[in-house]
Amino acid sequence: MSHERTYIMVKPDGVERGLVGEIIKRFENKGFQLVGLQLLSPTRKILEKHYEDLSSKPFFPGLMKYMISGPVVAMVWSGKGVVKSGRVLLGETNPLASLPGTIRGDFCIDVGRNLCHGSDSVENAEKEIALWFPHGLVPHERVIEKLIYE
Ligand code: RTP
Repeated sequence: MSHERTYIMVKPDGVERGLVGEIIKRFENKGFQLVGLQLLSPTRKILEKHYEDLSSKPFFPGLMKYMISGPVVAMVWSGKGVVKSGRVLLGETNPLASLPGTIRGDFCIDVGRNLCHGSDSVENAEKEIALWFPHGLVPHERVIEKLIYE
């Protein structure tokens, strides 16, 4: 079965605070499939491309400084509706507006330290996956699909 994919990234604060496992657990518990994973120190170049739509925002320099401050965990998750549902699991961009039960609602306070990123559309997800995983993903057919989908 071929599903939608999304790009989820644990930002430097999430890695430093030891929340990688917690974030992965929430996506796994939901039933989504992890199909790409890497720990890397992002370059300014990749971050500028990733956040190119935000380059004129006043918070952009601070966002760059934050994102380059340590390693990130780049992930690709697959599943029905995973782009929209992934953002529901993350919570609102502003953590104080996020409900308890979401990652940002449970674990953070400031918008500039909001732990994680999730693609906002299927189209952007594919662009982000190509950017962060330029060598592609390991092929992996999951055998338990019938336990997740009707
Ligand atoms: P993300 O890409 O990280 O999932 O966030 P998003 O789509 O929900 O929000 P976006 O507007 O694309 O912002 C990207 C990231 O920039 C930081 N930000 N800081 N200080 C501020 O007002 C501000 N606004 C946004 C956040 O880290 C946000 O996730």
